[in-house]
Amino acid sequence: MQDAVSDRAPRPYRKNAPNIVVIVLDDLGFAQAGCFGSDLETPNLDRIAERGIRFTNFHTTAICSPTRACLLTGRNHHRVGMGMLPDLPVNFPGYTGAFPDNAATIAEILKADGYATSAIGKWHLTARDQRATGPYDMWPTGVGFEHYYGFLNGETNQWTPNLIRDQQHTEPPATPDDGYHLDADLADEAIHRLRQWKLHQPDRPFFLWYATAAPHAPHQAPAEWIDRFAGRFDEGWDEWRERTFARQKVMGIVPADAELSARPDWVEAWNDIDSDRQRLYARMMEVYAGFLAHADHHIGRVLDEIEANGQGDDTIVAVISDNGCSAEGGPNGTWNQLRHYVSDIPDDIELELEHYDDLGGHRSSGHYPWGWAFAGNTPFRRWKRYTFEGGVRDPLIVSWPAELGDAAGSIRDHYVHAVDVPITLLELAGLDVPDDVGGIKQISFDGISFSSVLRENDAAPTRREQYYECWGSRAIYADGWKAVTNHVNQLTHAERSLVEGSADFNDDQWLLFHADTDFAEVHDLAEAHPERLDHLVQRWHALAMANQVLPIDDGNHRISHMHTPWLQFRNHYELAPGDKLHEVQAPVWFGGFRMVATFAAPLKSAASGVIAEQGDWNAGWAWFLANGHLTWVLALNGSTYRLSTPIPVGARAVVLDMTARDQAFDLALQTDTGQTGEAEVAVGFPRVFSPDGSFLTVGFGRPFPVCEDYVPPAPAPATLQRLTIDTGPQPEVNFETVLNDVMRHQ
Ligand SMILES: [Ca+2]
Repeated sequence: MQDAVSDRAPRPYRKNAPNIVVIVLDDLGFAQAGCFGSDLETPNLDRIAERGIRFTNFHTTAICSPTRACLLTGRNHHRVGMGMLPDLPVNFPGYTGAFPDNAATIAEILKADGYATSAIGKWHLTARDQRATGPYDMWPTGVGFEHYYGFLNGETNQWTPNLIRDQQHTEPPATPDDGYHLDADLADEAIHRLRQWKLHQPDRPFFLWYATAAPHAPHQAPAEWIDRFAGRFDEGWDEWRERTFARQKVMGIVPADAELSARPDWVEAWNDIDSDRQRLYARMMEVYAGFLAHADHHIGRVLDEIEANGQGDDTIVAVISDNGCSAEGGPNGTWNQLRHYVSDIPDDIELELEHYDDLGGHRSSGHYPWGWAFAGNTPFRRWKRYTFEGGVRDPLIVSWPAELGDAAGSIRDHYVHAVDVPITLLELAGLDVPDDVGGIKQISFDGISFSSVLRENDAAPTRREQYYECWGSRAIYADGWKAVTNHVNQLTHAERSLVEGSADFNDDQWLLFHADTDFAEVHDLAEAHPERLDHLVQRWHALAMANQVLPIDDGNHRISHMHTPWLQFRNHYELAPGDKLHEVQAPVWFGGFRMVATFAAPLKSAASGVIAEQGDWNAGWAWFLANGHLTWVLALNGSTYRLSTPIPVGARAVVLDMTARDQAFDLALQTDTGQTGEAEVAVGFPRVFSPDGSFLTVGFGRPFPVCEDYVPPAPAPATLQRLTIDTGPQPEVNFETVLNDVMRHQ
């Protein structure tokens, strides 16, 4: 050892490197932050803008996961397998729902440089079939984050989220009745992480990815946050839009000569709406505003912590919305968005009005009407999922007081895209894009750094061209011009029947806009400049080929190509009290099933508790003992359907059979004591219950029940032995076999 010579070890981290915080808001429109001309309340986003630089010509991919893929990898979304949501992974290279090994994320690059890394909040970059127990390659901890706390799906209930800590599913630290809300929990986690870093490694730089669930649906916030907006939207979306546009001009968010895009006639004029519906829609916007203000408040707590730690000046903060406002609530909005997402059924205004007082609270899973989405994207056309500017032009704010303080409060109109953010952050942090990460040669970045634009308002344009494709909606920007198709997303009943445009790729029309002078895509120049349009369309096809965009799909055709190798597709389950089974691995119910619950001792008349439950009062089913009855209940689209019988006193085995029929199903109960019950239910059995990663629980319920009959967690009698589930048509019950099984397991 004494004669040996060693090279000096590389520094474990660079003490003077800036911290980086990326705040990703979900579905926040161009016109919804105060610093972008809104009268909604976002004082903490505005605070970042006052210290930083706003971009009025920033673009995204029109939807959640693809934008996040750009923000993390610096490559075009299709090129890294995230052309669409990972809820629908298909076996084409652009749509696998998994990044290739040779496209490391910015988190991996920063971690390799010594940064501490942590992701908090929405992820939505893990393929559906890998969300239960892995593999973990595409969980946050698999792509460069040392810690993670949040949810893997595209959304979750703000009161009862389905949470992950690192690689483990976990329950929220408090219940809705205790005042739990996800926004506060995510901020608490960020503050905890910041404190730990400051406490243990105060000069180590950190990278914090903070992705709120807000203001994406379900729109849910504490009542006091909603009520402060009471009456603020009674004038309606047309008036709100005009006033916001005027403010945007005064603030310099839009050019003085910009024109406001016209409201299409399939978005109702506010003045044509009857007073009941006006009252309903205004309340839905109050809920949204409260939800956004509440999220902003908790972002402020995270900023406060950074400043209290003395790191405010040396921290780069980038605030981004991943796409334009969402119209997924349809023309009328809803208190129960699962009606739209899952069931795709026409709206029932009377039913919606009945739930007016539920909006925003524990009993709702709401979404505002598309008139408000359109207004939230002022001055643009359309919304999320479309490649018109309303879908792809979003707020970006970047602040770094130590280096960019001279530009504080300024506005840039340079054309930039989400894919440009990682390389820009790396450059600000003094890092080059590595050729090699973890021994793997990397594919090139598509991003172009706009750090020159951050430093100088008169910097030359950086990005001159970008293609777009989202769920069949296509566009291309090049040198101040933009071509975009009129293709209509085919996902929901409302859009298929109301939105003007093409439903067939063979009939798509391309519109042409002079983006440099026509801020809001008001004047279609396709007929005036056919050669320019033709050139752009050809260029779109070339870029589509280069980026793995084909084949494209505008609805759910991709389901026939779903590639979910980790799903088990079992038809037999044996579950024990305490089990939590993730929905992606839960039984496929809709073709019929048999559930058999067995008890180690005869049931008593006073027995109570949940035998099994999946979902909640927004959508779900439960089988439970309460009030002297044994009940199976389905909550669906605002109604409940049930089979309830007196508790079969003395029974040790109860069997529930579901037989599916066309748009209906039959329930039949049998017990070993001879008791029976039957119900015919005039509704099709749902294929899925929720988009938020819920669980099937055995012997207890999660915080929100499926109906009012029981109070969670409602533990089952200790004698509950197990629950057996078989799917598909079932033979006659043989109780001798069932009871022999009970005895054998005692
Ligand atoms: Ca989104």
